[in-house]
Amino acid sequence: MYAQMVKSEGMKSREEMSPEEQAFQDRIDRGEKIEPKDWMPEGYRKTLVRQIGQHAHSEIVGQLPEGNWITRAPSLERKAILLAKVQDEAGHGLYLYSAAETLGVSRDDLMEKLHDGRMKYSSIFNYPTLNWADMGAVGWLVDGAAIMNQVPLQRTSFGPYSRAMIRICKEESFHQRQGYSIMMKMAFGTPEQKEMAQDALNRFWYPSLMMFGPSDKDSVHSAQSMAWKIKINTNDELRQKFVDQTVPQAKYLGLSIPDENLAWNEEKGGYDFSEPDWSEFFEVIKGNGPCNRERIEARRKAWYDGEWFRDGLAAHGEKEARRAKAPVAAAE
Ligand code: FAQ
Repeated sequence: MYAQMVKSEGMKSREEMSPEEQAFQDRIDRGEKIEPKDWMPEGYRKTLVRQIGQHAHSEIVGQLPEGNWITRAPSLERKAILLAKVQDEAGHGLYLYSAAETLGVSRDDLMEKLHDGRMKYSSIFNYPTLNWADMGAVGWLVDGAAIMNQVPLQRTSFGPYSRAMIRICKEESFHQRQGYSIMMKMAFGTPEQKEMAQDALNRFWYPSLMMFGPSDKDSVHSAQSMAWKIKINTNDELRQKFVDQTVPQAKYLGLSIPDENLAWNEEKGGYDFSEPDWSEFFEVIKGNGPCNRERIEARRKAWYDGEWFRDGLAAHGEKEARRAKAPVAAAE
């Protein structure tokens, strides 16, 4: 089934594992959850910090393309909904940073690595949102792809990550629906609105397919991450499921998927479709997408603008801790 998957660097066969590593793998194979204080191989810990950290950064950077449209929402109701959605993404980032912190990394360290380019965030957030129809496309396609990837992650082997995903998935389904509701309004609206909806679908289709990561033959981490049940499915499996789910939704809207090779394949029970332009994907994750610089600049600014507040909070926390430790003055 996973014939195309490459072996991850440093991945050990059972014979190469130490007794501790074998016992750990047995726990994973039995479907047990791993908790922060349990023994774990260093590679497992590092992979989780990378994936959960990247995921947390995606939620936070992911607020920017939609945050840009809060003040320009077409009605008070749409504004309230979008505001709630963007706030949810901030909450997701916080659960995920907390899950990463249980692995012994500090939030300051994760932030520093985001800001200086040592850690990634999802490629999708390096594309611009040009008009209101893009809010529909982001909710429908980007949150739709995010849920497709995150529902299986509720069963991931690391307890804090899996528990964070359960809550996040509940909120993501509301996000996907609000996006589809915007698309319905536009697609069933005036011809100009329908045209905007089609244009947004055209621009977001391939970047959404890229969210699942490179094709299995280029996915360097999948084999090891799946053996550790950090990932439950391969990138290509989830991409296929996303296409199969989304095509009928586009048909209902009367919109066309921008892919002339899209065709139902009876034998595999799914759609055949064109691969995204992988050279574009690798350029975007190297930092050369349309909005990479702008996104990182916005995050750096927010981090430094908030420094006085974090310092004040920490100073107050230290003062409180000193007070709690001080001997109680004898009653007069
Ligand atoms: N973007 O070997 P693989 C959201 C990197 S949802 C950037 O296949 P892996 C919600 C990868 O890190 C979006 N980089 O890697 C929202 C690795 O590079 P490295 C976030 C990518 O980890 C919606 C290299 O390529 N969701 O934010 C991407 O096994 C709307 C090789 O790739 C998650 O993070 C990419 N798309 O599989 C918020 C879900 N794909 O680190 C606001 C959790 C791959 O060695 C608005 N993460 N790379 O330098 C995962 O499931 C996995 O990490 C994958 C990648 C599937 C993303």
